[in-house]
Amino acid sequence: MNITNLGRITEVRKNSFTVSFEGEEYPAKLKGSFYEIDADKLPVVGDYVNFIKNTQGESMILSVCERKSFLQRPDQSKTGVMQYMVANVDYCFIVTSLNEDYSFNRIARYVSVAMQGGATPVVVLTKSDLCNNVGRYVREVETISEKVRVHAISALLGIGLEELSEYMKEGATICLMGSSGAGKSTLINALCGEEVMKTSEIREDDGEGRHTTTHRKLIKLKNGVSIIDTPGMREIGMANVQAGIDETFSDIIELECRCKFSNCRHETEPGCAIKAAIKSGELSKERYELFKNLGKENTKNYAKKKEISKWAKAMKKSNRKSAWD
Ligand SMILES: Nc1nc2c(ncn2[C@@H]2O[C@H](COP(=O)(O)OP(=O)(O)OP(=O)(O)O)[C@@H](O)[C@H]2O)c(=O)[nH]1
Ligand SMILES: [Mg+2]
Repeated sequence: MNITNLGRITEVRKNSFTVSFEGEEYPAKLKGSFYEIDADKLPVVGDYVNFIKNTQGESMILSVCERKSFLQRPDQSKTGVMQYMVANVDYCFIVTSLNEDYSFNRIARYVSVAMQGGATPVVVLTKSDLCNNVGRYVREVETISEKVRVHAISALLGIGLEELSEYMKEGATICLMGSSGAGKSTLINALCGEEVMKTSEIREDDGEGRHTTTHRKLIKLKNGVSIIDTPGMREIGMANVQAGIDETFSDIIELECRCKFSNCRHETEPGCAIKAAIKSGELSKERYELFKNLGKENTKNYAKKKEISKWAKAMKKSNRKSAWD
């Protein structure tokens, strides 16, 4: 009789998976019934799965356990189709280097995506050795949300790494996200104290990374912490993350509740708490604009996504019907 084991997905490549179990890694495939379920139910890196171990060939994944957190984003082609990234992450390190890569707007997007997925966002500003006004950037990122923790580090010189030790708890899972060349893999190597990930220099002409890490990978460190390295992302879109945006900007939501009219558009209405807060300096205009723009983009992409999934379902149904005819 086959015994079912509880493993964890460490790598996904198209239809082949790697499951870790008791310190060993096993190549695995999905049980046939998986092909009838929705894409968001397929295993991603970080998922706990029930599987049948096979030491001679491919193991068989039977089911995915309930997720504690699940990070997703719309794919880059902007079709509104979602890309499911990682599951069961406690901390999402949003890695941005303190050079041309730094973007306040992009960090706010990552924060909303992490919040939406149920992970704690931690912004890690890397390459502090190349920047002479680190404090300014730290303070700026802190204005995104009270819930965001910010750390400036230099993995190269070992500066600030001790600040990250509070997240390195046994049993915790940390995922690193950010642009190519931001220093995600270098940071992992510094935290491990040995070279577990390959890294490479950014391009000299435009400062862009070389996409050295090509796929997501979970590594279990000796101290019991699981770290997920990810390939650099050019951009992070928004769809289906309104709750994450609202949580990131919860102070604005609170202000909106204080407007005289419940349907206040914060334009010309009297008794508008948003306008009053901007006027008094309690709320910055830029931050309010960012909140509004992220919300608009999210609604637009989400509507597109819903339309596509309706179309895909109809196609599936008609295909099934024609197979029966
Ligand atoms: N000066 C300085 N350079 C750093 C630091 N951290 C990383 N780098 C350099 O930045 C370059 C890119 O680092 P990687 O760790 O490969 O970047 P990555 O984010 O993993 O990139 P992808 O795998 O392409 O997504 C390497 O040349 C690193 O040596 C740092 O703290 N200071
Ligand atoms: Mg890398």
